Amino acid sequence: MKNLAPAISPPRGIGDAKPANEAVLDWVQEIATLTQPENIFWCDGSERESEFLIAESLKQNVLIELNQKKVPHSYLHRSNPTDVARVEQFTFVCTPTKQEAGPTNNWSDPTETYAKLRGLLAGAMRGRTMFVIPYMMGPADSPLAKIGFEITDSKYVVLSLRIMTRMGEIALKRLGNDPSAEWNRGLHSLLDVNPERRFICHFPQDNTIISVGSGYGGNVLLSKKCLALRIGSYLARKQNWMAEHMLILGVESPEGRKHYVAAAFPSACGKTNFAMLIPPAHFKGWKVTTVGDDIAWMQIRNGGLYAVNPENGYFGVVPGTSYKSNSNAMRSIAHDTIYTNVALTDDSDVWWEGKDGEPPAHLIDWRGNDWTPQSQEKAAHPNSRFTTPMRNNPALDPDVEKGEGVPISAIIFGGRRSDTVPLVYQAFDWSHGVYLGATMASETTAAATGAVGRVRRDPMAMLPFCGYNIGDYFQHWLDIGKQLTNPPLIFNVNWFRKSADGKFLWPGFGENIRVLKWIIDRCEGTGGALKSPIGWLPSPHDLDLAELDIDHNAVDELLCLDHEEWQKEIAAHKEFFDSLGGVVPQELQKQREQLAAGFEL
Ligand code: OXD
Ligand code: MN
Repeated sequence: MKNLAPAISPPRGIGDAKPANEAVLDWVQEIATLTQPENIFWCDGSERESEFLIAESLKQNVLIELNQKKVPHSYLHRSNPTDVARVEQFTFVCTPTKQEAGPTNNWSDPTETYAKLRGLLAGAMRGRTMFVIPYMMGPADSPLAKIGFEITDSKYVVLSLRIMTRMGEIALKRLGNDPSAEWNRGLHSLLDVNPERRFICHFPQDNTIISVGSGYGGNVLLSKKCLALRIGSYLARKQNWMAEHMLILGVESPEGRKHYVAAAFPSACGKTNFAMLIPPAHFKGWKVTTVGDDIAWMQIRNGGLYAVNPENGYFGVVPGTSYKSNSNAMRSIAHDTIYTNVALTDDSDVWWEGKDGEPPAHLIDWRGNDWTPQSQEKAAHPNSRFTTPMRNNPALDPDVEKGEGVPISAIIFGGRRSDTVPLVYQAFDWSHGVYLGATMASETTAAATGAVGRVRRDPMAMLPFCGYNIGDYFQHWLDIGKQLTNPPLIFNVNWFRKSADGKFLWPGFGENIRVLKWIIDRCEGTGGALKSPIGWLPSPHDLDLAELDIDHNAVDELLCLDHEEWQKEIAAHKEFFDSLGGVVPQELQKQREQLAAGFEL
């Protein structure tokens, strides 16, 4: 086997931040006995440690140095070409019974899975360094904050997790010495990065994650999809809170009225762009601030929902990012960023499809091959990524560290739909809103391996991330609603509707604030709307479209309901619910019947 992660020898004072908690020490010892590493490196997340690991990564070609004048403190990582996205087909929820994992998850028996993984991990870290990373998800003083430890043999993981989480001392302090305290056990090994030995396994009852055979962020930064969403959603149901695949943004009017909204879109549908939205000139004085770009943990407070972003950084899709589309994102990734699978210019700068300016005459593509504008292949992988600290974001919300979270006025669901679904509409009430989330669908993207552009149902954008039975998850949403005296309003948006000739009808990006404004107007009770069978729809004059270069016909098309398309859509909802095999709560079945009745009139 090619040695993918040779051991490193740290100088004194680096790699020895051993925690005091006995339970952690016992677990690390057990894993070291199994995996047989050359040495154990106890991470503290310090600047000095990071500098040392970067230097070692450069020596071992795990990272490539970028032009430090153009992108200071930033590096390029190239993954194995067979390892560029999440692998849903190799992702498992290992609950005692299949029924607990439910119809949307791959299930495997926990005892058998532990045995199989132990077999794969036996001796897997021989000749490698085993890193132990303590980290915390959520602001330090949040009641929702969670502690995790990730063991890994990948330096890329250590350096990325340092950006994506609150790492080191802060986590150890919060954990304390109580051996019975709640914390997540995360074990990752690259093995030989072979797709045939690639498994991402979750054991919710044990608060444990084991990921082998991959180096791709979504599979190996165990804090993110694995803990904050899959294990997180399981814990959230047990502990009466919510773990959701949602961005959180603040929007402030020129008069100083501020609202927060949370929005669930499937992977690679523009959550990061929406969370960093830059209002167009007509919206001078409006301010959008980012609390989070991917995950929201929400709890009930004062009869409403309050959200925190459990993460500390952004792991975003690079292609399409430009100063023109999102200057906040560009400024965020201009320094202190790890790029994965983008192209390299002749002067060691980064490049990707959709970046400002003309493509350079020559590049090294994401696989390390020569590239010219005549090449057939893309220079950057469509799922190439940046990993960047949230503090780089010029639009970071001032309350991002507030432990109690920010009060959510509206929840937005949305997907990538070329037809059927209007630009925006509002649910009649919470339970109808849950139905909108439960029947959400989107055209698939490069964020996961598999066909791109196929419409699939992706309830609440959680299809790949709900760590338990989806029927119980729907019920949990309904149950939370019953406890809210001041629930957020629920909306559905679709930035991606196309005309008959295949062109996007809506400009998207910064112009989405026009939709956001209507949503806020509705929350404040001032926005107009028409009652339709699918919910409250704005008429064109309810939206502020001033100074927008858009055809009246396009606006009509964006807001219209085509009865034939909706008949098909409702049939698809039924087919989806039926495919779940009887787990869908009656309350949602009733919602579907009411919706269908609305189109029979
Ligand atoms: C992500 C994803 O990386 O959803 O956020 O795939
Ligand atoms: Mn995501």
